[in-house]
Amino acid sequence: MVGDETIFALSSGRPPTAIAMVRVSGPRAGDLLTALTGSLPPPRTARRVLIRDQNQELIDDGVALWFAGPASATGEDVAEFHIHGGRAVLAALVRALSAFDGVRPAEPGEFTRRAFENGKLDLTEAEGLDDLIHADTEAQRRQAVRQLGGLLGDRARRWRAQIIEAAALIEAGIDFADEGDVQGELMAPALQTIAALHDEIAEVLAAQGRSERLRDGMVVAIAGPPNVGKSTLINRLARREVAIVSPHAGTTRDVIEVQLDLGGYPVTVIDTAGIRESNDPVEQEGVRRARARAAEADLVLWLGEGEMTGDAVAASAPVWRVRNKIDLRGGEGDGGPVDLPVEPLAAALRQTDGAWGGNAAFEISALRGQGLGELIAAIEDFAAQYFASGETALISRARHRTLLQDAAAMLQRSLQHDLPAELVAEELRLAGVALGRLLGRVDVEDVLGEIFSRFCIGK
Ligand SMILES: Nc1nc2c(ncn2[C@@H]2O[C@H](COP(=O)(O)OP(=O)(O)OP(=O)(O)O)[C@@H](O)[C@H]2O)c(=O)[nH]1
Ligand SMILES: [Mg+2]
Repeated sequence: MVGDETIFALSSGRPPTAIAMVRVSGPRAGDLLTALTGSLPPPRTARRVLIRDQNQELIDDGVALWFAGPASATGEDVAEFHIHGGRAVLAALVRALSAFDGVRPAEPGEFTRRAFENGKLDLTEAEGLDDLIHADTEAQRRQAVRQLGGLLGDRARRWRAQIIEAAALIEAGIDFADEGDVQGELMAPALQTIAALHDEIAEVLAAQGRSERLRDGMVVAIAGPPNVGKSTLINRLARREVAIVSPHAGTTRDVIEVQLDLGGYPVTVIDTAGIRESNDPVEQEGVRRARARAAEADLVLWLGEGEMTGDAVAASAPVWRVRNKIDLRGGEGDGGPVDLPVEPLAAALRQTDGAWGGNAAFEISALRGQGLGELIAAIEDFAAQYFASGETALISRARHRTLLQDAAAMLQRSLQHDLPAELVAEELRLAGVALGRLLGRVDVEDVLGEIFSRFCIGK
């Protein structure tokens, strides 16, 4: 299928834009470029061109580039048109391109898929590219760039080569099964390699930290009794009115989410319904969701006011107790800002099981902003620690982890004492297949389809 059809797509943002880039890949890319601009520019050189349709009608005055395959992003012939990004200009170019036989709009991810099928990148690198496009924060960008650079792919390729080598030794040994010594001599070094390999993969699995989470963000849940100012706090953190605030207890019913970039880390903050007994079925459902989301959050801010007697949620994550409305202290009405000392992060981190003593770890006024700087700084520190181990980890997706776990398990099985050589060879073959899947070199249309369809069109 690759190589038959020529595909094109808008590879830049949604029109109107100052400049738009339309990319063409496939055997007819050169014909198209010549037909629409008069000639083929020298490869890899930007050239100003007048773009005309089949009736010699001028479409735009722009820039064209030509990349002769296989030295191109997709490995095929590629042409790029940089034009003015108006809707009508784009429509005219798309009409002109579609008029050619064997030329059609690209499907999502189709450029990258062709690059993959032409061996320009392996599957982990393609995933890294997808992550890079979707990276919102600095830490996500760094992780994606590492993966795009082939860090995991290179390791997996090396492991796979070693497995194949070990399997070859063992299979050679099978032929000498009658001559016990020869078989033993071939198998011993092979088993040694496998043992070392198993340990290395296990180490990578152990060191993976939070890198999978780095793609989606760490979740901080704001929970607490009704009316304590949870929605006011999320609005403060988001710096916009994401949640409705009112003096009525039970205002928030649904879980409200905002994505924030805190110190370069992706953090999703969620505001939840105030937790209390209620007869209202809608509120009951809100409370149920609030408890559920807090239970699976990575950090819970348990907000309260005054004595803070509310029941904390059951969370496996640390729960920080935050006392809000400190501006009301010393009697309602005197209202002026009061600067109260804020307990340091260390104290907050000690309170990890929800069984705190008398004092709140943080004292804030979500309304007036007191204490918020310290709270945000502490969340940033927490995020930095949370993601720290993931920064050097290789694995960024559940897909990677599952396949590496499979490979490690098969290697482990192949090392079982007294396993017949035939079965050792079979386990090794399966481990090699798992690593091949990781790289996308083995099978499977549906996996590939699933991964590439998530890409944007034009990528
Ligand atoms: N004085 C003072 N009032 C606050 C502060 N934070 C929130 N409030 C007020 O407290 C009331 C409740 O605030 P919300 O943010 O709606 O409280 P909530 O916890 O989201 O309430 P529910 O969604 O009902 O659970 C509003 O009238 C806020 O203006 C604060 O720091 N100081
Ligand atoms: Mg609320």
